[in-house]
Amino acid sequence: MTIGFFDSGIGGLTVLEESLRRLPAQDYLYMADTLHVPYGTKEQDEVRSYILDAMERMMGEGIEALVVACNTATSIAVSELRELYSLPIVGMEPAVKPAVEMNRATGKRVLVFATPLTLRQEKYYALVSRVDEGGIVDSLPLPELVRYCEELQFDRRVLGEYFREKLAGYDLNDYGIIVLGCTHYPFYTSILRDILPPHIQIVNGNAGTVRRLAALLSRYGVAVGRGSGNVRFMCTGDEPEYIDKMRSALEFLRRDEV
Ligand code: DGN
Repeated sequence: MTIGFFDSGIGGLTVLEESLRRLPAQDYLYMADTLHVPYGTKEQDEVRSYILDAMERMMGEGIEALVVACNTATSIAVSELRELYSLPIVGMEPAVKPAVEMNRATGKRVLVFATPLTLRQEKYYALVSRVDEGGIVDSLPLPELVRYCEELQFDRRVLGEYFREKLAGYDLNDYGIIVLGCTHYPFYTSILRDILPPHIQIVNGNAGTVRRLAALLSRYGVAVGRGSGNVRFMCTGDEPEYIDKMRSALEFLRRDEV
């Protein structure tokens, strides 16, 4: 069977990489909405219509399950996609719940990084109010980071300065965990590791998403384990050089260089 992964750009590859490790005997189709990346700094209605268009194209490729490997797209459209299509659909959720549970014993705070659009959504407010009984969760929008990632800007000095500037108003001794609530951000895990105090853990929702995918596949009785880990790439702009970029970015992740 073929599992579709969708993101505005290369961010969803961080989730695909996790899926290739946990569910290697599948085939995959990865689609990036290169015509409209980034989503996180645009308006909700505009992004919603981009997602629906891209999804129609993906469905025409005969995928049998879908991972919306983008927090922004999930918070805007996952419920609507589930109404429109009957295949198993898994979305992203910032790993706020596990972070709050992990931090309970330490009394430290949790800081969530995500796109401005994700942080403005009702879905995010609902998640935080459901799991954050102690009022320990803070959120920081990083509107520039998807653009950096899409430009393959991984210069440690440039990014180090960027993160230091964004974190300047925070006393990091108060925090125990940083949640990466955008699928592009795990590309910056090692850069963040270098600049954050060692006691701060960095978590993302990718493993949880792939666990839900595996559970959903067996619940739907979808044939599991007949593929060969083959990944086909597509993008809405049909740019061959972007396909090459996605392939190299996935290899970079698979070599564990983040
Ligand atoms: N990878 C997307 C996310 O998880 O939110 C980024 C969306 C965007 O294009 N800004």
